[in-house]
Amino acid sequence: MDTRKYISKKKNIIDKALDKYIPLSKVRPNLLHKAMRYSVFPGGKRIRPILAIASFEACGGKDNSILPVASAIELIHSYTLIHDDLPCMDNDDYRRGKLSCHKKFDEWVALLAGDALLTLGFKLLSESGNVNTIRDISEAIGSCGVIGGQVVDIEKTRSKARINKRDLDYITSHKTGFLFEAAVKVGGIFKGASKKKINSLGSFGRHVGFTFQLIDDLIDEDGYVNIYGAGHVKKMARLLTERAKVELKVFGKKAGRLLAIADLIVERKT
Ligand code: GRG
Repeated sequence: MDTRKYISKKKNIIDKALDKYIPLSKVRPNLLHKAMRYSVFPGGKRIRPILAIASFEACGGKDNSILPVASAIELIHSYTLIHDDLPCMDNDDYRRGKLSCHKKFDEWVALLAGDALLTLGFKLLSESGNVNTIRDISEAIGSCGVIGGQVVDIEKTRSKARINKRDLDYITSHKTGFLFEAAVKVGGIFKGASKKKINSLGSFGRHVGFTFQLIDDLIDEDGYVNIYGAGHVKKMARLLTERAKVELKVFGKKAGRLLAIADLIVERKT
């Protein structure tokens, strides 16, 4: 199957799973469930859960048992976006082409909707019956992971000093790279892959996550583009993708789908 078709098929499967896991708006407290659903649907690219599924399949997984774990990753991602948009953080009025959660509802509702999505994510991870997935994702999104990256980003932005390469590398690897790394790794952890394979998946995910951010910066004309210029950032993204692909040599042909997704990430224009 063509990889774009694969991505669209998996996106539908993930959306159905998310719909099943998030309480309906008619369930009390209605306002909170409405806000949670508002933020998760129709949603964005769902690239992290898709990577988790493709990684699970590269390790021999064939069924839908990875879906709670993949969905948890998307729920956690959604929580970070809601909180990132809050007035005390980035103060963004729009997300994914519509009002951000706190603008549509209220600040306190958005804060709690983010908390509830994060909590639901961990409930799903706990049901996976694999404590290593919980540990890995906790590490990825904690104070030395995504939250750490967010703190340094806000500190630097508010200091008004010109951001240097070292800080930008820290912010990118933490805010974006860690959750990608964890998403790809958990597919292997959940399938019971060897340590060697899990490490390879992690490095692949880290490089792909960094590339994803470089491409985001190219699209937004921001971040790395301000330091290196667009031409150099394009070269960096291509180089990093090649490095990511080398990490998967140990999988042979089974890595095909992950490699194709990496190619689509580096080529993306939106
Ligand atoms: C509040 C703890 C906390 C963290 C916030 C994720 C994040 C950290 C902030 C969002 C802003 C941002 C540009 C982060 C870098 C990661 C990133 C590119 C997020 C957007 O991911 P996409 O493009 O979003 O996958 P969609 O909408 O497709 O799901």
